[in-house]
Amino acid sequence: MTFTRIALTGALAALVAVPAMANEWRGWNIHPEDYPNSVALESFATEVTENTEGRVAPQVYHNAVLGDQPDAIEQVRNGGLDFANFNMGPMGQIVPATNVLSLPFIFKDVDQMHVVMDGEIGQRFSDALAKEGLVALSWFDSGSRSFYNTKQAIETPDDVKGMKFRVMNNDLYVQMVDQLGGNATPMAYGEVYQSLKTGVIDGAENNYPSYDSSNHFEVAKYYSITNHLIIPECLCVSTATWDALSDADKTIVKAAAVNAANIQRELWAERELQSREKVEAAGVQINEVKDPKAFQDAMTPVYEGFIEANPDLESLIKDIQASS
Ligand code: GTR
Repeated sequence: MTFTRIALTGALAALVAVPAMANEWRGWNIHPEDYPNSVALESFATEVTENTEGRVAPQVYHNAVLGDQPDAIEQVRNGGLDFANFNMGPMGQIVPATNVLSLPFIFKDVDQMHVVMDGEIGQRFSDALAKEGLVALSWFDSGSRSFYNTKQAIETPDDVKGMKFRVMNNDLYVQMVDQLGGNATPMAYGEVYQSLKTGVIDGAENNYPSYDSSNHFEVAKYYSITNHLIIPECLCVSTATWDALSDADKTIVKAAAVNAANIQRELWAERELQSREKVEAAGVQINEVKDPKAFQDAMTPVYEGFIEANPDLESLIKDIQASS
């Protein structure tokens, strides 16, 4: 009895002493702790906790321990999770406008992507996300993605023929690989290493930091620079969570998210170089494709099919292409 009473008293005392526990925000992250996005998310959590004096206490759960990305998107939308760093790739299944960001070669380069996402066009994507239960507070960098595989250097689209590639969960990527003559398998990120190792797939595609941190470079030694996708990532909060905040706390949370994005982008630039050096030192063969235009031209049917199925999104594509 005495023990129970002491324990209860202790628990109550803890509740009173640490009111922030009731205000914990659960945050999903796919990456390990030392990844630029993870460091930025931790800085977001610290800044929000400090500046709201514990009224909001974000906790980041790294390494996708809370589930794979498509599931986590659903959980943040329905308020089961409070915030996350999401790539816009798997978002296309839920927010069709974001599929525009998954069109291969939609951006000329990463700088253009940032200008677009930080401006009026980015706001259009945020508006589309908001309608589906996600408040995009800031945009992270995810570099550009290229193909890697276990077999051979890819120099022309012909080299892709017959190879099996893992893609993120979005039909556009299946079409993209189809047009190059390969086969695509949508698969959770966490399953790719083993699938490469056992030969279930021949390759995948990603930026240098993910190719490095996932250890895919250990098993797929050919990295061919195609830069076919430049996909922004959001720091997103669940609409339900957001709506429960006071205006003053919204201002604090928004500022922390923008600061986190600035930190992420700086760390990202460093990490891209470090990861490239690391994988090269580990024996990865990196090559530039001979004729990038051949890869771009092969995507014409993907654009045509997309515009036919989504005529309302054509102006968004044109506006991005016209922006500098
Ligand atoms: C990474 C991205 C992750 C995830 C992963 C993947 O570059 O940051 O959110 O989308 O790629 O390929 O699944």
